[in-house]
Amino acid sequence: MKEQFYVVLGLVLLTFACTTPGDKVKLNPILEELANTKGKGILFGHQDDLAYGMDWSYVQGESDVKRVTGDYPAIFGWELGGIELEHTHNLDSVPFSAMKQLAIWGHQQGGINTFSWHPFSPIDSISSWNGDSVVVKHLIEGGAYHAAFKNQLDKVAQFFTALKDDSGQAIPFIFRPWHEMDGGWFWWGKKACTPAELKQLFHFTIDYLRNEKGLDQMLVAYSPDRNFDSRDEYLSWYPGDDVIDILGMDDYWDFKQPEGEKDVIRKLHIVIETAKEKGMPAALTETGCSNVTDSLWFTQKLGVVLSDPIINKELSYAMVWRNDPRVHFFFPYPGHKAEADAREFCLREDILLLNEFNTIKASAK
Ligand code: BMA
Repeated sequence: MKEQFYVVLGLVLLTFACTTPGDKVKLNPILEELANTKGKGILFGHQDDLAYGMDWSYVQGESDVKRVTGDYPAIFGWELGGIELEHTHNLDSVPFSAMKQLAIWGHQQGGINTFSWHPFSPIDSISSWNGDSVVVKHLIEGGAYHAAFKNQLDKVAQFFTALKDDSGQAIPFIFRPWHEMDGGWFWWGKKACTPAELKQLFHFTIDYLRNEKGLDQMLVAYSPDRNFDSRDEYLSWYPGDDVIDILGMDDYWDFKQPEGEKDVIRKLHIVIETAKEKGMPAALTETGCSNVTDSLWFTQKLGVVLSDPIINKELSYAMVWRNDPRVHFFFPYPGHKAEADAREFCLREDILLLNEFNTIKASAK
């Protein structure tokens, strides 16, 4: 009996020891879906797509992407900033109650939800955009505000835990905290903390949410801005394969430079190569042209980047930022001069909106 027990225990341990990052595909439906979709096209995403657009807000079923293309994006982006202070609305005025319902609805339609987080500092509630403020080292283990930070994470966990489908099943999602750390604009950025401190913060954040709060349905994306020219530079803030599931990059800047698409392509190649080596999906986690001032941006800039043969075959998704009439917008609305161009881009066979994504998923079953 005892012998049998040890044989079984040995097999279980061996199975865990042999788990490589690639095996995560079996553990999370999103990874499986992204793996099945890879090479068939690139999923298109839009931040706050279902919440508001250029002349509407909180109208069930509305979406600026749908207004222009006839279909929803496949990736729905959301922002949690403010939840850590128990605000009822996020920092962009989206009620968390609506966000929850819309994210659940987006999942029920077949889309993938991804959450960014621009938290207010637990030290003095300053906003994320305080790139010189030393905060991170006070939040990690041993720091004076570690307990206050854990409180913030409790609020994030509460929101994530409530994302359940009708049958009470936890909805899988992507969390993308501590993004653009290689820039100098956030208090977790390169001016205010060291890579070692950021890695520790990142590690703690995910460890706490996964192991203390049981958020097994969560995938985590690593999303520096475009300040790297090599694999090592790209990974200089990387908290580890045990924390991260998806490798990404945010890039608005390079698109604004003359012939900047070449730099976007070069950097995405670095992301893709690293992702392949780790058995993870790769993504352009945030991009866009503010107010779509270049009316050919979608076909001539983003479209050119996504047509690169390696990117076309290997990239899982690309997401543009939100359409807020009070601040800025990154997807055109009906009547805007970039409308036809964005539609043409989205209707390309290799750019996948929600219906096409659902068809691919159905045929993979
Ligand atoms: C930024 C801008 C801000 C917004 C923030 C978080 O890029 O859109 O207006 O508060 O993202 O969503």
